[in-house]
Amino acid sequence: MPSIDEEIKELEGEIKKTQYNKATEHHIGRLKAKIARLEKVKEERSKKGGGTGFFIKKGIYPSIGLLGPPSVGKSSILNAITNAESRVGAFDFTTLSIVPGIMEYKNMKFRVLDLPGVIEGAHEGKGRGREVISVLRNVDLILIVMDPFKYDPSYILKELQREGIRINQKPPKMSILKKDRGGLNITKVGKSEFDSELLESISREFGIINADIILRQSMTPDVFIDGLLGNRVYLPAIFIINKSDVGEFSRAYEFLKSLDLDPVPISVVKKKNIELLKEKMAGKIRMIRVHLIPSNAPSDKEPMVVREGSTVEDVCKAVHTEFVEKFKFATITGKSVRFPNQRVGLEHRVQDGDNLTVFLRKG
Ligand SMILES: Nc1nc2c(ncn2[C@@H]2O[C@H](COP(=O)(O)OP(=O)(O)OP(=O)(O)O)[C@@H](O)[C@H]2O)c(=O)[nH]1
Ligand SMILES: [Mg+2]
Repeated sequence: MPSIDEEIKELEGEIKKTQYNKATEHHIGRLKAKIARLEKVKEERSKKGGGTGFFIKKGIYPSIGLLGPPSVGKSSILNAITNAESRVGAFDFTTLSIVPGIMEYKNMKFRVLDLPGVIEGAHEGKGRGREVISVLRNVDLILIVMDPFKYDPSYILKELQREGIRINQKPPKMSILKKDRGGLNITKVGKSEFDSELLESISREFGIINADIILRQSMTPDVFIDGLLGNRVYLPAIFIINKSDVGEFSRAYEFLKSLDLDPVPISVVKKKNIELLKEKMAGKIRMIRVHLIPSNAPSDKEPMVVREGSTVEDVCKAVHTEFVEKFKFATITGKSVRFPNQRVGLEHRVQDGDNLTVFLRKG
């Protein structure tokens, strides 16, 4: 029996061979669904195996990953925007593990992660590329770094795609309600680009035979498969082109611009556009302000800025570990609660403008 990888390779080969047109649309759609299903099986198996990859914990600060080919200057960027010192070298694969640093911008803090360079063929295991890319599933923002000598991002984009990471894209608006009988009921809101027959055969490929399926936006078969799988991560990304100080720069910059990637040109060596980059990074992550009010006095301090979706626990951790260890309860006045001074626990999600008071156990 062929291995899953071989099966996937074969299906991909078939897609490549088949010319895309109206007549082959169905065939290709089904092949794509088959690949997606096999990849899911593969992923589930590898999870059981325990995995030996890199591991990062979601911290209190938003995290940002530096992704790109070797030697484009990822470590140099980390050193320029954070307090960290990652090794810089004039040769490929200088960085071999994850090096974190803290970037401060205005009154916000971000955790930036320097990663090993990724080369073509990463998903086949080249240069630990797959592990590097999978780390990005847990970040809040991806910085895709290119330089005038390595400026074609297409293999990097393919690697992200393969890992189930969708950049600068929203999750598809659709719902699936599985049932015991009745076949497939498909409702499409707005005009959809692909027909119900294909939609049905893709659904069947995933074992969905009886269900109400509602598509709330027009979408391609690929996006529909993403929605069916439900394990995709949707992240913002910024394209950076470093080394704007060298002669070959403008050709590479124009190329990236022609792809509508909105690249940010910088030079670490000449310290150009570093502040602009920080500003763009902060602008891509949704942050909220929380006012921490002491229980016995009005607060005169600046609000704390935390990632949208943060809990009371996240806020407490950011203040001091003691706040979590000795936590009794907290009270909030603001948008996240129904009435002023409502009592909440550590798991409560705060919202922008909340006034939070934390009560600790004595001793
Ligand atoms: N001309 C120029 N060279 C730069 C710039 N930034 C970095 N470099 C050089 O590019 C080389 C690679 O820099 P690194 O920061 O180590 O690159 P990296 O992307 O971290 O490389 P890997 O860790 O191997 O993936 C070094 O020789 C740097 O001095 C820049 O703005 N201009
Ligand atoms: Mg490096």
